[in-house]
Amino acid sequence: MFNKNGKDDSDYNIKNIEFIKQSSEVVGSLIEKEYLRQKNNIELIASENYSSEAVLAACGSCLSWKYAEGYPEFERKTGNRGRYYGGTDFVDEIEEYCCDKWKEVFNTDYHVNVQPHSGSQANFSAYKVAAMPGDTVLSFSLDNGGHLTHGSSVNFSGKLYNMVFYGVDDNGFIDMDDVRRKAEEYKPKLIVAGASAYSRIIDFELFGKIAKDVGAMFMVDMAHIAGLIAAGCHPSPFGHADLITTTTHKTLRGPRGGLIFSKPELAKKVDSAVFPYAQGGPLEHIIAGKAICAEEALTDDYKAYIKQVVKNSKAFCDEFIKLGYKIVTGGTDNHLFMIDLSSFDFSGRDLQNELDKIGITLNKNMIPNDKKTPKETSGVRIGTAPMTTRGYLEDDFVAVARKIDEKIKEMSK
Ligand code: DSN
Repeated sequence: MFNKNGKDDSDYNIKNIEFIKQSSEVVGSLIEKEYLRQKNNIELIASENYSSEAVLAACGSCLSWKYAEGYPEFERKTGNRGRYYGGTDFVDEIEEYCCDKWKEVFNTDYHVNVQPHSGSQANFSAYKVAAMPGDTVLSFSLDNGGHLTHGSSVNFSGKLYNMVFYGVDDNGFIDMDDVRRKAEEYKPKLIVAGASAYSRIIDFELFGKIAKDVGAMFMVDMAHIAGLIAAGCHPSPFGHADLITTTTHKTLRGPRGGLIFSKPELAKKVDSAVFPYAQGGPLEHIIAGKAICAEEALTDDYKAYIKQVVKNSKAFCDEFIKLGYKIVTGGTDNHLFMIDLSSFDFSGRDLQNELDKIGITLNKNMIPNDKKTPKETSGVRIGTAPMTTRGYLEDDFVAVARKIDEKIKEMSK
């Protein structure tokens, strides 16, 4: 893994790149460039992280060659396993082990499906369990901090469902009165909580209560904060939500992929909404990576890591506040925060591009009531998960805040 100064204490990636170059100089060289970019840059994208090399190795293993459509469960009626292919003994064991470990991570008896190829596909399947095309779904709007799959008009969610949105109050916090009002007015089949750009605690208990009061199912997309929930640094949605989706590569620091948890009585519906409804063969190599990720998330080291992610985020955000910047909601409780640049003459995109030139990687992001387009934006989103993996502490982030401040001052001249 790279340390904070960009030194890699392992030759794993280098060896892989050399190996790939023997077969394809073009692809190997491009991977090498990306490896060097990741190693040398300060990575502040809130949805990214560096997984362990064990995770990378599992994802590049021979499991990639194996087809295993279906599920590993033993079918009592037929005496067969629920797969459509032979030779699945070992991937069956891996997938079952993966499911067990994820239940342990979140200390839950919810059903878990570890096959979704991504968070978006997990959401696609979870929606199918709760609502029919044309049904009303209440969710957090993308321009207030929600995700593309939470009802954007260009996404399946906005095209298949009748989306209604709640938003944030004048201080940028999720407006729970608005959630209740809209839930009572529109009587949705499904209420969705969770965000891609929201820096505060989400009250899953209250969301669950509102959903129950109006007879809606309640789904949480915990992709961004799943690691914080696993480490006890954010209240858990388990016990409150009917369906919970996540990715495994953000704060959970595993392979690219998705998971769906559900109340046990929804298990069959969830499984058929993943396969055969949304996907064919599961990616058993990624499932092996997810199993390793779960093992890692159960360690004390991981819990200490997440605590440091949150401490770093607060210190980083506080430094921007001290330097006079406006932060959406005025602070952070989690791994990310957003700077409101609406008072400057340049956009989030301009800052992202300028920072790219000096090796600082972050992303432009809409802020609530943004007057600029999603391609331009009046904000940037900043996260601490990747650099904390590389050993950054509070002082390191304070130094980065000052570097970004210098760049902004230069851009404001
Ligand atoms: N696009 C991801 C993010 O950056 O938050 C979520 O899928």
